[in-house]
Amino acid sequence: MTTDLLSPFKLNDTLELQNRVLMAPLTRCMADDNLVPTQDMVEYYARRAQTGLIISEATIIRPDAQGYPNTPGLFTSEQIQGWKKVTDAVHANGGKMFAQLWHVGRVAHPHFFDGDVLAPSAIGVEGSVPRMRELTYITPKAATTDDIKSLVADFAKAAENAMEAGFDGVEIHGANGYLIDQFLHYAANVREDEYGQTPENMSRFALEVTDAVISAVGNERTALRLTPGAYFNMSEDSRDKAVFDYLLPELEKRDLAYLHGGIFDDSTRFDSLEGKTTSEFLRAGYQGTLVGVGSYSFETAKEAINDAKFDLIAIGRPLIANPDYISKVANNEELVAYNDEMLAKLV
Ligand code: FNR
Ligand code: 8K6
Repeated sequence: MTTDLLSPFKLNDTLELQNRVLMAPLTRCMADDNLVPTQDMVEYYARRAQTGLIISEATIIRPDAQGYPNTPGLFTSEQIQGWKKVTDAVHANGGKMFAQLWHVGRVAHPHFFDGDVLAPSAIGVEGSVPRMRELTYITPKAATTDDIKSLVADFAKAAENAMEAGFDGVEIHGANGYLIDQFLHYAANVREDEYGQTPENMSRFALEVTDAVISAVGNERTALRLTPGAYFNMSEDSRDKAVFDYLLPELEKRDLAYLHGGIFDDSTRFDSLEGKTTSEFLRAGYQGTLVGVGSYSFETAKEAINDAKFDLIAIGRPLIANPDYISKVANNEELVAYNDEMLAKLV
Protein backbone atom coordinates (compact mmCIF):
# COMPACT_ATOMS: atom_id res chain seq x y z
CA MET A 1 0.00 0.00 0.00
CA THR A 2 1.36 3.43 -0.82
CA THR A 3 1.23 6.25 1.70
CA ASP A 4 -0.84 9.24 0.74
CA LEU A 5 1.15 12.34 1.73
CA LEU A 6 -2.05 14.33 1.80
CA SER A 7 -3.84 12.29 4.44
CA PRO A 8 -3.54 13.05 8.17
CA PHE A 9 -0.57 12.06 10.29
CA LYS A 10 -0.67 11.70 14.07
CA LEU A 11 2.52 13.17 15.49
CA ASN A 12 1.63 12.10 19.03
CA ASP A 13 -1.28 12.22 21.50
CA THR A 14 -1.28 16.02 21.43
CA LEU A 15 -0.90 16.85 17.74
CA GLU A 16 -2.45 15.54 14.56
CA LEU A 17 -1.37 17.07 11.24
CA GLN A 18 -3.80 17.36 8.33
CA ASN A 19 -1.12 16.00 5.97
CA ARG A 20 2.57 15.03 5.81
CA VAL A 21 3.79 18.10 3.93
CA LEU A 22 5.43 20.67 6.20
CA MET A 23 6.46 24.19 5.33
CA ALA A 24 10.23 24.34 5.94
CA PRO A 25 11.56 27.24 8.04
CA LEU A 26 12.39 30.11 5.67
CA THR A 27 14.11 33.29 6.80
CA ARG A 28 12.61 36.24 4.94
CA CYS A 29 14.07 39.26 6.81
CA MET A 30 10.73 41.07 6.71
CA ALA A 31 9.92 41.73 10.38
CA ASP A 32 9.70 45.38 11.41
CA ASP A 33 12.58 47.22 13.06
CA ASN A 34 11.49 45.99 16.51
CA LEU A 35 11.63 42.46 15.07
CA VAL A 36 7.85 42.17 15.29
CA PRO A 37 5.95 40.15 12.64
CA THR A 38 3.99 42.42 10.30
CA GLN A 39 0.52 42.17 8.78
CA ASP A 40 2.14 41.03 5.51
CA MET A 41 3.68 38.15 7.44
CA VAL A 42 0.28 37.30 8.95
CA GLU A 43 -1.16 36.97 5.48
CA TYR A 44 1.88 35.16 4.05
CA TYR A 45 1.68 32.42 6.68
CA ALA A 46 -2.13 32.25 6.64
CA ARG A 47 -2.02 31.53 2.89
CA ARG A 48 0.08 28.44 3.62
CA ALA A 49 -2.18 26.95 6.30
CA GLN A 50 -3.07 23.95 4.12
CA THR A 51 0.34 22.46 4.87
CA GLY A 52 0.39 19.83 7.62
CA LEU A 53 2.58 22.05 9.79
CA ILE A 54 4.11 25.45 9.17
CA ILE A 55 7.54 25.87 10.73
CA SER A 56 8.16 29.57 11.19
CA GLU A 57 11.18 31.33 9.81
CA ALA A 58 14.03 31.18 12.32
CA THR A 59 13.09 33.46 15.23
CA ILE A 60 15.68 34.84 17.60
CA ILE A 61 15.47 34.06 21.31
CA ARG A 62 17.22 37.23 22.51
CA PRO A 63 19.03 40.26 21.07
CA ASP A 64 22.52 38.74 20.74
CA ALA A 65 21.04 35.87 18.70
CA GLN A 66 20.73 38.10 15.64
CA GLY A 67 22.88 37.80 12.53
CA TYR A 68 20.57 39.00 9.75
CA PRO A 69 18.49 42.14 9.30
CA ASN A 70 14.83 42.16 10.34
CA THR A 71 14.60 38.58 11.55
CA PRO A 72 11.68 38.27 13.98
CA GLY A 73 12.11 37.70 17.72
CA LEU A 74 10.23 36.03 20.55
CA PHE A 75 11.54 37.92 23.56
CA THR A 76 9.41 41.10 23.84
CA SER A 77 5.69 41.31 24.49
CA GLU A 78 5.25 43.21 21.24
CA GLN A 79 6.89 40.33 19.35
CA ILE A 80 4.70 37.80 21.16
CA GLN A 81 1.57 39.79 20.28
CA GLY A 82 2.75 40.07 16.66
CA TRP A 83 3.18 36.31 16.42
CA LYS A 84 -0.24 35.81 18.06
CA LYS A 85 -1.80 37.47 15.01
CA VAL A 86 0.08 35.05 12.77
CA THR A 87 -0.90 31.91 14.69
CA ASP A 88 -4.53 33.08 15.01
CA ALA A 89 -4.73 33.53 11.24
CA VAL A 90 -3.09 30.14 10.58
CA HIS A 91 -5.44 28.43 13.04
CA ALA A 92 -8.48 30.20 11.55
CA ASN A 93 -7.50 28.67 8.21
CA GLY A 94 -7.21 25.20 9.74
CA GLY A 95 -3.42 25.03 10.00
CA LYS A 96 -0.85 24.33 12.71
CA MET A 97 2.40 26.15 13.34
CA PHE A 98 5.67 25.67 15.24
CA ALA A 99 8.13 28.47 15.99
CA GLN A 100 11.74 27.83 15.03
CA LEU A 101 13.92 29.06 17.92
CA TRP A 102 17.23 30.53 16.84
CA HIS A 103 20.55 31.76 18.13
CA VAL A 104 23.17 32.27 15.44
CA GLY A 105 26.18 32.12 17.80
CA ARG A 106 29.35 33.22 16.01
CA VAL A 107 27.53 34.53 12.95
CA ALA A 108 25.79 37.14 15.10
CA HIS A 109 26.86 40.70 14.42
CA PRO A 110 27.20 43.48 17.03
CA HIS A 111 25.69 45.86 14.48
CA PHE A 112 22.35 44.47 15.68
CA PHE A 113 22.81 44.58 19.48
CA ASP A 114 25.03 45.71 22.35
CA GLY A 115 27.32 43.09 23.81
CA ASP A 116 29.50 40.14 22.95
CA VAL A 117 29.14 37.70 20.09
CA LEU A 118 28.96 34.36 21.90
CA ALA A 119 30.06 30.98 20.58
CA PRO A 120 31.49 27.75 22.01
CA SER A 121 35.03 28.87 21.16
CA ALA A 122 36.77 32.02 19.96
CA ILE A 123 36.89 30.81 16.36
CA GLY A 124 35.39 33.17 13.80
CA VAL A 125 33.92 32.42 10.39
CA GLU A 126 35.09 34.05 7.17
CA GLY A 127 32.62 36.28 5.44
CA SER A 128 29.98 38.87 6.16
CA VAL A 129 26.28 39.29 6.86
CA PRO A 130 24.04 38.40 3.86
CA ARG A 131 22.39 41.53 2.44
CA MET A 132 24.74 43.73 4.53
CA ARG A 133 28.09 42.72 3.11
CA GLU A 134 29.90 45.61 4.78
CA LEU A 135 29.38 43.84 8.13
CA THR A 136 32.27 41.41 8.35
CA TYR A 137 32.00 38.65 10.96
CA ILE A 138 34.10 39.13 14.08
CA THR A 139 35.92 36.67 16.30
CA PRO A 140 33.39 35.58 18.94
CA LYS A 141 33.89 35.31 22.68
CA ALA A 142 33.98 31.76 24.04
CA ALA A 143 30.87 31.45 26.22
CA THR A 144 31.51 30.99 29.94
CA THR A 145 29.53 28.38 31.84
CA ASP A 146 27.36 31.22 33.16
CA ASP A 147 26.78 32.41 29.59
CA ILE A 148 25.78 28.86 28.68
CA LYS A 149 23.32 28.66 31.59
CA SER A 150 21.67 31.88 30.49
CA LEU A 151 21.49 30.71 26.87
CA VAL A 152 19.77 27.48 27.93
CA ALA A 153 17.33 29.45 30.09
CA ASP A 154 16.60 31.87 27.25
CA PHE A 155 15.81 29.05 24.82
CA ALA A 156 13.30 27.75 27.39
CA LYS A 157 11.86 31.24 27.94
CA ALA A 158 11.43 31.74 24.19
CA ALA A 159 9.63 28.38 24.04
CA GLU A 160 7.26 29.57 26.78
CA ASN A 161 6.77 32.80 24.87
CA ALA A 162 5.95 30.75 21.78
CA MET A 163 3.12 29.07 23.70
CA GLU A 164 1.84 32.47 24.79
CA ALA A 165 1.98 33.52 21.14
CA GLY A 166 -0.30 30.61 20.23
CA PHE A 167 2.18 28.32 18.50
CA ASP A 168 1.42 24.58 18.57
CA GLY A 169 5.02 23.78 19.43
CA VAL A 170 8.63 24.76 18.78
CA GLU A 171 11.45 23.52 16.60
CA ILE A 172 14.83 24.19 18.17
CA HIS A 173 17.23 25.36 15.45
CA GLY A 174 20.20 23.08 15.97
CA ALA A 175 21.25 23.16 12.30
CA ASN A 176 23.10 25.08 9.58
CA GLY A 177 26.17 26.22 11.48
CA TYR A 178 24.36 28.29 14.12
CA LEU A 179 24.95 28.25 17.88
CA ILE A 180 23.79 24.75 18.81
CA ASP A 181 25.43 23.28 15.71
CA GLN A 182 28.65 25.11 16.60
CA PHE A 183 28.84 23.09 19.82
CA LEU A 184 28.28 19.88 17.82
CA HIS A 185 31.15 20.30 15.35
CA TYR A 186 34.90 20.14 15.94
CA ALA A 187 35.55 23.02 13.51
CA ALA A 188 33.81 25.43 15.91
CA ASN A 189 34.22 23.74 19.31
CA VAL A 190 37.67 23.41 20.89
CA ARG A 191 36.46 23.82 24.48
CA GLU A 192 38.35 21.98 27.16
CA ASP A 193 35.54 21.91 29.73
CA GLU A 194 32.44 19.72 30.03
CA TYR A 195 31.09 21.19 26.73
CA GLY A 196 33.99 20.11 24.52
CA GLN A 197 36.41 17.43 23.35
CA THR A 198 34.24 14.32 23.59
CA PRO A 199 30.96 13.42 21.84
CA GLU A 200 29.17 13.40 25.19
CA ASN A 201 30.50 16.83 26.15
CA MET A 202 29.91 18.33 22.71
CA SER A 203 26.29 17.10 22.82
CA ARG A 204 25.72 18.57 26.27
CA PHE A 205 24.54 22.02 25.18
CA ALA A 206 22.12 20.63 22.58
CA LEU A 207 20.67 18.25 25.16
CA GLU A 208 20.47 20.88 27.90
CA VAL A 209 18.56 23.18 25.55
CA THR A 210 16.29 20.32 24.46
CA ASP A 211 15.59 19.29 28.05
CA ALA A 212 14.90 22.87 29.16
CA VAL A 213 12.50 23.38 26.26
CA ILE A 214 10.77 20.07 27.02
CA SER A 215 10.36 21.21 30.64
CA ALA A 216 8.81 24.44 29.39
CA VAL A 217 6.40 23.11 26.74
CA GLY A 218 6.43 19.29 26.89
CA ASN A 219 8.12 16.71 24.68
CA GLU A 220 5.13 16.45 22.35
CA ARG A 221 5.51 20.10 21.39
CA THR A 222 9.31 20.05 21.09
CA ALA A 223 11.19 19.31 17.86
CA LEU A 224 14.79 19.74 16.79
CA ARG A 225 16.58 20.45 13.52
CA LEU A 226 20.11 19.11 13.05
CA THR A 227 22.83 19.22 10.40
CA PRO A 228 25.15 16.26 11.01
CA GLY A 229 27.16 16.96 7.83
CA ALA A 230 28.72 20.43 7.98
CA TYR A 231 27.94 22.47 4.86
CA PHE A 232 27.08 26.05 5.82
CA ASN A 233 29.15 28.37 8.05
CA MET A 234 31.09 25.26 9.08
CA SER A 235 33.62 22.79 7.74
CA GLU A 236 33.60 19.01 8.04
CA ASP A 237 35.80 17.05 10.40
CA SER A 238 36.10 13.27 10.34
CA ARG A 239 35.41 13.19 14.09
CA ASP A 240 31.96 14.83 13.74
CA LYS A 241 30.09 11.58 13.14
CA ALA A 242 30.87 10.27 16.63
CA VAL A 243 29.15 13.30 18.16
CA PHE A 244 25.92 12.58 16.32
CA ASP A 245 26.25 8.84 16.99
CA TYR A 246 26.11 9.77 20.67
CA LEU A 247 23.45 12.46 20.32
CA LEU A 248 20.81 10.63 18.26
CA PRO A 249 19.99 7.83 20.71
CA GLU A 250 19.93 10.41 23.51
CA LEU A 251 17.35 12.39 21.55
CA GLU A 252 15.34 9.29 20.80
CA LYS A 253 14.87 8.76 24.54
CA ARG A 254 13.26 12.19 24.77
CA ASP A 255 10.37 11.23 22.49
CA LEU A 256 10.32 14.51 20.57
CA ALA A 257 7.52 15.58 18.25
CA TYR A 258 10.01 15.04 15.41
CA LEU A 259 13.62 15.33 14.32
CA HIS A 260 14.36 17.35 11.18
CA GLY A 261 17.45 17.32 8.94
CA GLY A 262 18.74 20.74 7.89
CA ILE A 263 20.11 20.63 4.33
CA PHE A 264 19.52 22.27 0.94
CA ASP A 265 19.89 19.13 -1.13
CA ASP A 266 19.38 15.75 0.46
CA SER A 267 21.33 14.02 -2.31
CA THR A 268 24.52 15.61 -0.88
CA ARG A 269 26.79 12.89 0.54
CA PHE A 270 29.20 13.62 3.37
CA ASP A 271 32.65 12.11 3.79
CA SER A 272 32.36 12.77 7.52
CA LEU A 273 29.19 10.62 7.60
CA GLU A 274 30.78 7.68 5.78
CA GLY A 275 29.28 8.81 2.49
CA LYS A 276 25.71 8.98 3.76
CA THR A 277 23.17 11.69 2.96
CA THR A 278 21.61 13.69 5.80
CA SER A 279 18.39 11.66 5.88
CA GLU A 280 20.21 8.32 5.51
CA PHE A 281 22.43 9.15 8.44
CA LEU A 282 19.59 10.41 10.66
CA ARG A 283 17.33 7.45 9.79
CA ALA A 284 20.08 4.98 10.68
CA GLY A 285 20.54 6.50 14.12
CA TYR A 286 17.07 7.66 15.08
CA GLN A 287 13.86 5.61 15.07
CA GLY A 288 11.40 8.37 16.01
CA THR A 289 9.48 10.58 13.59
CA LEU A 290 11.92 12.01 11.04
CA VAL A 291 11.32 14.94 8.69
CA GLY A 292 13.20 14.91 5.38
CA VAL A 293 14.05 18.07 3.47
CA GLY A 294 16.24 19.36 0.68
CA SER A 295 15.37 19.75 -3.02
CA TYR A 296 12.47 17.29 -2.95
CA SER A 297 9.48 17.50 -5.27
CA PHE A 298 6.13 16.14 -4.15
CA GLU A 299 6.80 13.02 -6.25
CA THR A 300 10.34 12.35 -5.00
CA ALA A 301 9.15 12.96 -1.43
CA LYS A 302 6.34 10.44 -1.88
CA GLU A 303 8.83 7.87 -3.12
CA ALA A 304 11.19 8.52 -0.20
CA ILE A 305 8.41 8.25 2.38
CA ASN A 306 7.14 5.05 0.79
CA ASP A 307 10.67 3.68 0.94
CA ALA A 308 10.66 4.51 4.70
CA LYS A 309 13.55 6.97 4.31
CA PHE A 310 11.67 9.42 6.55
CA ASP A 311 8.10 10.03 7.72
CA LEU A 312 7.25 13.61 6.79
CA ILE A 313 8.57 16.02 4.16
CA ALA A 314 9.40 19.70 4.59
CA ILE A 315 9.15 21.83 1.46
CA GLY A 316 10.94 25.18 1.32
CA ARG A 317 11.54 27.09 -1.91
CA PRO A 318 8.55 25.63 -3.80
CA LEU A 319 6.34 27.01 -1.02
CA ILE A 320 7.86 30.47 -1.47
CA ALA A 321 6.86 30.28 -5.12
CA ASN A 322 3.49 28.58 -4.54
CA PRO A 323 1.47 29.63 -1.49
CA ASP A 324 -1.18 27.18 -2.74
CA TYR A 325 1.33 24.31 -3.07
CA ILE A 326 -0.97 21.78 -1.38
CA SER A 327 -4.01 22.38 -3.53
CA LYS A 328 -1.81 22.45 -6.64
CA VAL A 329 -0.19 19.08 -5.94
CA ALA A 330 -3.55 17.65 -4.87
CA ASN A 331 -5.02 18.65 -8.23
CA ASN A 332 -1.95 17.81 -10.29
CA GLU A 333 -1.57 21.43 -11.32
CA GLU A 334 1.73 22.79 -12.52
CA LEU A 335 3.86 24.60 -9.92
CA VAL A 336 5.49 27.98 -10.43
CA ALA A 337 9.29 27.52 -10.46
CA TYR A 338 11.18 29.20 -7.60
CA ASN A 339 13.82 31.82 -8.25
CA ASP A 340 15.89 33.94 -5.83
CA GLU A 341 14.21 37.16 -6.97
CA MET A 342 11.07 35.97 -5.20
CA LEU A 343 12.83 36.63 -1.88
CA ALA A 344 12.33 40.36 -2.37
CA LYS A 345 8.62 40.20 -1.55
CA LEU A 346 6.19 38.18 0.59
CA VAL A 347 3.62 36.62 -1.71
C1 FNR B 1 16.27 28.59 4.26
N1 FNR B 1 16.49 27.53 5.14
C2 FNR B 1 16.35 27.75 6.50
N2 FNR B 1 16.56 26.74 7.38
C3 FNR B 1 16.33 26.91 8.70
O1 FNR B 1 16.49 25.97 9.48
N3 FNR B 1 15.88 28.11 9.17
C4 FNR B 1 15.68 29.18 8.36
O2 FNR B 1 15.24 30.24 8.81
C5 FNR B 1 15.96 29.02 6.98
N4 FNR B 1 15.84 30.04 6.11
C6 FNR B 1 15.95 29.86 4.77
C7 FNR B 1 15.70 30.92 3.90
C8 FNR B 1 15.75 30.72 2.53
C9 FNR B 1 15.45 31.86 1.62
C10 FNR B 1 16.04 29.44 2.02
C11 FNR B 1 16.05 29.19 0.54
C12 FNR B 1 16.30 28.41 2.87
C13 FNR B 1 16.64 26.15 4.64
C14 FNR B 1 15.26 25.53 4.32
O3 FNR B 1 14.52 25.30 5.51
C15 FNR B 1 15.38 24.19 3.57
O4 FNR B 1 16.16 23.30 4.32
C16 FNR B 1 15.97 24.35 2.19
O5 FNR B 1 15.39 25.44 1.51
C17 FNR B 1 15.85 23.09 1.37
O6 FNR B 1 14.51 22.79 1.09
P1 FNR B 1 13.85 23.08 -0.38
O7 FNR B 1 13.83 24.57 -0.53
O8 FNR B 1 14.75 22.44 -1.39
O9 FNR B 1 12.49 22.46 -0.32
C1 8K6 C 1 19.76 35.28 -0.56
C2 8K6 C 1 19.01 36.06 0.44
C3 8K6 C 1 18.85 35.36 1.74
C4 8K6 C 1 17.80 36.00 2.58
C5 8K6 C 1 17.83 35.75 3.99
C6 8K6 C 1 18.95 35.03 4.59
C7 8K6 C 1 18.67 33.57 4.72
C8 8K6 C 1 19.45 32.94 5.81
C9 8K6 C 1 19.05 31.57 6.13
C10 8K6 C 1 20.04 30.56 5.78
C11 8K6 C 1 19.98 30.09 4.39
C12 8K6 C 1 20.93 30.76 3.46
C13 8K6 C 1 21.21 30.01 2.20
C14 8K6 C 1 22.51 29.28 2.23
C15 8K6 C 1 22.78 28.43 1.06
C16 8K6 C 1 23.87 27.43 1.31
C17 8K6 C 1 23.92 26.39 0.24
C18 8K6 C 1 25.06 25.47 0.36
